[in-house]
Amino acid sequence: MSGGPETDPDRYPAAVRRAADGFRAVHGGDPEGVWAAPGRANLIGEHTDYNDGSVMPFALPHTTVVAAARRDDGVLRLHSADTSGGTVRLAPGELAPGTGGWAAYPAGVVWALREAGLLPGTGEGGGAGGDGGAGADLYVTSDVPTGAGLSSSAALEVATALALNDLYGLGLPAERIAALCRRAENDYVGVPCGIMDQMASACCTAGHVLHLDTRDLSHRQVPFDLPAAGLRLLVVDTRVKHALADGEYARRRAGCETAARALGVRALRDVPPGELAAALAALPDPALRPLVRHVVTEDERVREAAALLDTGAIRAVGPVLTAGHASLRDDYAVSCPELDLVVETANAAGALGARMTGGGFGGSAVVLVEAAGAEEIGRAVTDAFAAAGHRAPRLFGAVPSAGARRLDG
Ligand code: GAF
Repeated sequence: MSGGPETDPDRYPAAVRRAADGFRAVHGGDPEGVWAAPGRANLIGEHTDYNDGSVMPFALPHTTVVAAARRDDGVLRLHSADTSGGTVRLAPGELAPGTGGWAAYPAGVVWALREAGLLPGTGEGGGAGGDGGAGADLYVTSDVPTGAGLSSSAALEVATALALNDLYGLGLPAERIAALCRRAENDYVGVPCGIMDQMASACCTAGHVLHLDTRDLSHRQVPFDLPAAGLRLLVVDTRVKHALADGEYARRRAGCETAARALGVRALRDVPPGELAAALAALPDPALRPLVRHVVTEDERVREAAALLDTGAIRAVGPVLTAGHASLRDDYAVSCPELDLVVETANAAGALGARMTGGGFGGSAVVLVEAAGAEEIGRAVTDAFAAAGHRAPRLFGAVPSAGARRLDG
């Protein structure tokens, strides 16, 4: 298992130095500040966020770091230390939804802020940006694994939004930042995600999971102190690339919306678990039944996990995770052989429970284990991948970490 960010106490000062040095080298001059936003893993509550349901993510120690400074000509200059292709320069008129690449995420955030009337573009005058409009120079560096279902996109969006919020004195609360970032991802990047990832990145706190109602964004921090309980949570990145934009995610989302309409409810979260059997029988299209069954039972699993964590019974959450995986595999059909192998192997080797996390179709799994058994269970998973001829997975122990914040000053 890799040491990784979890075990490096000097990582944030070092990240500030690296980002500020990178900024100077690329943009000239000093950044005005350095901000960070984490990736996330989701403990339970999968594919419920676009059904107005509840979710329970926590922040990873892995972060996207943005060094930034204002520009008064409305221009955006975006540079990522982690991608080739140099600096992307976008004049205000060039911010157009659907333009791809990594820069679409920060550009989409600026677009969303302008669309909301919070940042003036060129010629719009008024306020913080001066005559030429509010622009920015950004230098981005990240250790959030990409394509691993761990929300590298949300981390980039939220770090960018937080930087602009502070630089232009917008005073936006974290929930509003998350909503604007989701708008950027939905309407600029073109991925029809829910709001879980952006809320997780913006609102999580160290040592807690975020119990979030995605309908009204009300949320609370639920203690999830793994070390104190003698537990560890392993994240296993199968390295099977997931792509939310490939249509499967959107198809399931559309299926849920069709089912809600057929059942006469605003969203599937409004189907009470006690009325699930009747709701399934009432659906005209039998293909919608497994979708509805997953969403309704998953929302119930979130409630169950929350009740257990409230009494400090972290170990008892294990079987709830495994039941969630079975539902995602069998009903929602978003797992894959590699994710199933992680869950089966880890549980057979003594894990308390395991499940895929995030959108699925590849990506990562979370495995709840006794701290003393972590190495052995990790090894069992790695060995099983080798025996099955799969690419070696990446494993790390994740401690619930801080949400988005300014790193310097
Ligand atoms: C992805 C999406 F971005 C989230 O909004 C959520 O729907 C998740 O898949 C599934 O729970 O991470």
